[in-house]
Amino acid sequence: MDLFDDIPLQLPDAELRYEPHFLTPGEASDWLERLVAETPWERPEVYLHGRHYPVPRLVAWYGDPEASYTYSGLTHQPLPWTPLLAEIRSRVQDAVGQPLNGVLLNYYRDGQDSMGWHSDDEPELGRNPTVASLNLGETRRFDLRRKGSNRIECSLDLGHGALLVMSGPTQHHWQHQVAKTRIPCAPRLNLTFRWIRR
Ligand SMILES: O=C(O)CCC(=O)C(=O)O
Ligand SMILES: [Mn+2]
Repeated sequence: MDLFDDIPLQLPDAELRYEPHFLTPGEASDWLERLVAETPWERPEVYLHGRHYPVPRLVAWYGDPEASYTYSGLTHQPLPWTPLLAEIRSRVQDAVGQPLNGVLLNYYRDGQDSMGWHSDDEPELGRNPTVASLNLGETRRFDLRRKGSNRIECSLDLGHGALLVMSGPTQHHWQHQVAKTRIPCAPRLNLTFRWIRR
């Protein structure tokens, strides 16, 4: 085994596991191409300061029938697992050793697509949720900061085939973002697998 295949990241009040080469490049490219083509992408609107704004990326929510999920201020019913997403889920579940009943797909079309600062701390995720993030396509910078602080404490370049698992108290103490960038960027697809409580 490659010593650098599974990198535990030391951040206080967080549990992070990072596997840059979780997938082979060939497998990651195959999944990227198929997922981009087969996903019914949506662009939900958020309501902010009295106006509706479309989120700056494309999204889709898949899961078991009971796994409805509120994000961007709206409750989404899950689409049923496709054979491909069921296969990917089973690979990710084996890696984290826990069941996962939903996945949020985020498609960043270019460097202007982004995700603002937030924690994955919605009530339906419960206490100390495990969120497993699989990355396909362009490498984008993933930043972490403590809740209540503006200082970025840790940045990870999440590349093609990388898996990042956030668990334990991470979501209660830390926020994360994928910022816009002026660097020309190919598309990136991120899949965050979660466990939604009934
Ligand atoms: O695209 C990413 O790496 C982050 C996605 C994310 O934070 C989320 O779906 O909650
Ligand atoms: Mn998140």
